[in-house]
Amino acid sequence: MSTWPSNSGPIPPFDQREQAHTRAAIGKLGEVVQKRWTTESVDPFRRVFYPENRPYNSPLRSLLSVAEGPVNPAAAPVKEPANMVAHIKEVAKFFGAHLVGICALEPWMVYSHKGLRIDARKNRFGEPIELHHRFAISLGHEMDYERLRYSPSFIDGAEVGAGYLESAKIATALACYIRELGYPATAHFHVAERVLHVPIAIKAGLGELARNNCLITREFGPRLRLATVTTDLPLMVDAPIAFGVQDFCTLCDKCAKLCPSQSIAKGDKVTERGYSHWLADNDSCITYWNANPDKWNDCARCITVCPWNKPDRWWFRLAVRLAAKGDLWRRLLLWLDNRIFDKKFHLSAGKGWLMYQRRTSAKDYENHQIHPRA
Ligand code: B12
Ligand code: SF4
Ligand code: SF4
Repeated sequence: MSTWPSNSGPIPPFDQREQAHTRAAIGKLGEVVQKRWTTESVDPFRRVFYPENRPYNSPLRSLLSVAEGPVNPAAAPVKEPANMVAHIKEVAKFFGAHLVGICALEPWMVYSHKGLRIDARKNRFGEPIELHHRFAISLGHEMDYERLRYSPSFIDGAEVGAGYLESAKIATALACYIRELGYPATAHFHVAERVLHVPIAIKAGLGELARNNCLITREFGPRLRLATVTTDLPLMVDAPIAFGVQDFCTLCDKCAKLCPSQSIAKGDKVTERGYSHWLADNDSCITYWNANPDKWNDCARCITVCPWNKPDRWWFRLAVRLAAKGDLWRRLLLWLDNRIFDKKFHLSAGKGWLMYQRRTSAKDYENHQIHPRA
């Protein structure tokens, strides 16, 4: 079983202007996608969680001001980095993180150039990124199993937004804490990130890269949001882990089959950008998010249908242990998953949540059938 992708060569840094959120926003994916992606959503939850389109009542916006900040000049001495690691992990969990790991921050984990929408507003779009912290602390926050099952709809969209806010809160709180200890620290989270969270999480020992291009963890499968704190606080790094994910994905292609836009590769891994992985069509994924007339703005089906996405029960923990034991076990588990957690179960219409149903559409807002005015 592989841990860190074995044939990793030199990996070139990625230009943030080329990531799909930005490509959609600046019109590289066509006018229809651009208009939908940059227009205010009909859904108040979207407007609360995503400050990009309507920057008024979004708590995430207020966290931007503490992503970076002054460092306390009276630094606490770090006598034993191992003790500091234990302390920081406890503090991160106290702030709400479900998983925490540490790795060395390598140059390719940092974007080469600024490419967020906020950068465009502040006239710094395209500026080179200077980030030379020694360590990256990866923070994972579990998303709700039930609400994600509605994907794609306004319901899982709200859950994803809530995950972004929660992980931003955890990362900013931890970065503030480290700066109060007297060491530089920056929080990276949705709308304020300069790093690639997934490879950082993998190198920091949270889990493995999967076919769906997400990190898969032992505890929550792919069902978690990530944030990162980069810092110069003296720490020690965790080692990458392997528990059968890459081997499982070689046998399974559920996410690829059930992806509504067919954006995930069904075949073998290829080596691209210096590491071995399954290629995905990121442009077609985000185009699909913006093409639906019901006007929700995302999708998470490649998380919900994944056999590693299960509620935390004893049988799931047992299955995770067995998946590490060899292909025979993996084939049996996949067979069981197909039998028990089949397509219908994962994509069921469900009972709804708040006033939302899976089929809630823009028309329901227009007719005031959802969030009616008092
Ligand atoms: C742009 C973006 C998208 C784009 C592009 C997707 C992508 N795979 O990059 C679109 C809009 C399609 C998208 C979709 C989704 N995204 Co997205 N996305 C991002 C974002 C903001 C930037 C990623 C980026 O720059 N990609 C461009 C290049 C680098 O992508 P790539 O070459 O395909 O590389 C991918 C992997 O191979 C890996 N990677 C890159 N370099 C290296 C090097 C090594 C050695 C290794 C091992 C891995 C690795 O990281 C990339 C992301 O997975 C990140 C946040 C962040 N800053 O990291 C979230 C993020 C990756 N997305 C996330 C999620 C969950 C999703 C969705 C499920 C949507 C949702 N509702 O939540 C789907 C999944 C689609 C998919 N199959 O990937 C999570 C992943 C959590 C997890 N468990 O892993 C992140 C980390 C957001 C977060 N804060 O939690 N997303
Ligand atoms: S988010 Fe949806 S459309 Fe995008 S890759 Fe995953 S399943 Fe496909
Ligand atoms: S659905 Fe199957 S192939 Fe896709 S990420 Fe999950 S285990 Fe891997």
